[in-house]
Amino acid sequence: MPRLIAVSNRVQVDTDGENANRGGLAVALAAALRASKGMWFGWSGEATDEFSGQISFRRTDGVATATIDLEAQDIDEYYNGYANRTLWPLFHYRLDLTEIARDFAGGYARVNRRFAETLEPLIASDDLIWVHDYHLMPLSSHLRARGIGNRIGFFLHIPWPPPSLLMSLPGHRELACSMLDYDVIGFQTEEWRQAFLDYVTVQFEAVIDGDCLCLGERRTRLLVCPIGLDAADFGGAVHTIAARQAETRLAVSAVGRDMIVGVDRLDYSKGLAERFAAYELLLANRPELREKVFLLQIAPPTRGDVPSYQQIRADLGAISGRINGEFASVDWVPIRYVNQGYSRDELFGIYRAAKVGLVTPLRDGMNLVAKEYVAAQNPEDPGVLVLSCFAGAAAQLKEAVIVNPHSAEDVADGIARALAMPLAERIERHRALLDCVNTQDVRWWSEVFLQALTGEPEARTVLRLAEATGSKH
Ligand code: ADQ
Repeated sequence: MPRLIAVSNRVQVDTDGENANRGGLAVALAAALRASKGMWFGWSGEATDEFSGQISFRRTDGVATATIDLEAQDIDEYYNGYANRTLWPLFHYRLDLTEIARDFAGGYARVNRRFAETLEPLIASDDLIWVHDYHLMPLSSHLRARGIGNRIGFFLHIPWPPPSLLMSLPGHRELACSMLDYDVIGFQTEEWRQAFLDYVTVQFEAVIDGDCLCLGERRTRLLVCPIGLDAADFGGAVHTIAARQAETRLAVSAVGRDMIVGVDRLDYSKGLAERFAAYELLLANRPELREKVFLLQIAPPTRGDVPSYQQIRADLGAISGRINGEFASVDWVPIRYVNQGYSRDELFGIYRAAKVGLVTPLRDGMNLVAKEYVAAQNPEDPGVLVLSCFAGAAAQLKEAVIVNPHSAEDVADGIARALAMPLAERIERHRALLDCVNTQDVRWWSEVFLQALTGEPEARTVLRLAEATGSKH
C-alpha cells in the first residue's frame, strides 16, 4: 500500500490513554496510517506570533504526526471565522447565523495556502493524500498549483447544502470548482452527494462518467461512504469498570425512573432547544409520565469564542431552568443538564443505563452518538433510539424511531412510543441497528474510501451532465 498522508484542521491522536473518548476519525485514521507507515498533518491548535511554516514532528500512539502553529489572525479569520462562522452554519442550513466577511474568506485562503506550502516538501511521488472536512476544501487546488500530481481525496464530514443556499456565499463558484481538483470526494449520504451534483450541474460544463464528474482534464469520483464507529473498540467498554460504575451510579440515582439520554457537543445544529421544548410538551401533555422519567442531557461547550455558541449556551441554561422550575418536585428534577465531557467508557455506561437515546439534530452530516447509543445497549434488554430524520445516520439506522426534530409533537410522540415499546420489538429493532453499526464500522469506511482513492475508476460511457439530468446550462 502506498504511504497515506492524512490532512485535517486538527490532528487528534489520543494522548490521554485508553480511557479517553477517542473520536471515530482519530481511530480510523490512526489504523490506516499505522498500516501504511503514513503521517497525519494539521494545525497544532497553538498560536505563533509570526507564521514560520516550522513543522513539529511527533509519534503518538504509533502514528507519525506533523503539525504547524498558526498566527492569531489566521485562527481568528480561518478557524473561528470562515470555518465556524461562515461554512459551518451555512452547510447546516442556518443562513440566519452565517456571517459573511471578506477577512474570513481571505484568512481561509491564506491558511489553505500555508498548509499546501508546508505540506508540499513532505510529499513523495506515490503518496496518497486524504484531506478532511470543510476547513480544507481548496487544499487540493493549492497543492495542484504547486505541481503535486498525487491522488488526493477529500471527505466531507458535514452536509453539502442545496445549491440555492450555497449560492448565498460570495465565491461559491471558486470554492466548488476547487473541489474538482480532488480525485475522490466522499460524502456521508446520497443526499449530500446529490446536492453537490445539483450545484455542479447548474454551474459548470462538467460531464458525468459513471460515478465520476469530469471537467476539462479533471476527473473526480463522487462517493457515498458513511462514517462508522470503531464498534469493536467501543463495544469492548462493556468490560470496563468505568462503564459499569457509570451505569450503576445512574441506575441508583434514577430510583426506578426511566432515563432518556442526550449526548451532544453544545452546538445549535444539534437541536437542543427544540429537544427541550419537545420534552416539555411530553410532560405537559402526559402527566402520567411526570416523576416517572427524567432527561439527562450532556452537552460539553465547544467553540466558545463564537458569539452564536455563547448565545445557545445561555439559552439552554435558561430553558432547562424554566422547565425544571415548572415541573420539578422536591425529589424529582425533570432535566439533568450537564456541561461536561466524559470518557469513552463512562459514556458507554451512561448510554447503557438509558431507556431512550434521544438524538435529534436539525442537521447533521452523520451523528456518531446515535451509533454509540446502539452499540452500548444490552441486546437482551435494549433501549430505543429516537433519531432525527435530518441526521445523516437516519439513512442507515432505519429501525430507529425516526422523528422530525422541528415538530415538538412528533418528538414527544416518538419518546412516548419508545418508552412504551414492548421488549420483543425493542430486541428486533436493536438487532438490525447493531448489525449495521458493526458491519459498516469505521474500518469499513476508511477501506471503502481508500480503495476508491487508490483504484482507477472503471471506464464508463460518457454522458453530458445536461443529458443525464435533463437540465440546460
Ligand atoms: P460532531 O458534530 O462532533 O462531528 P458527532 O458525530 O455526534 O458530531 O460526534 C460527537 C463525538 O463527540 C461522539 O463520538 C461523542 O461520543 C463525543 N461526545 C459528545 N459529547 C461528549 C461528552 N460529553 N463527553 C465525551 N465525548 C462526547 C462531525 C459531524 C458529524 C459526523 C462526525 C464524524 O458534525 O455529523 O458524524 O463529524 O464524521
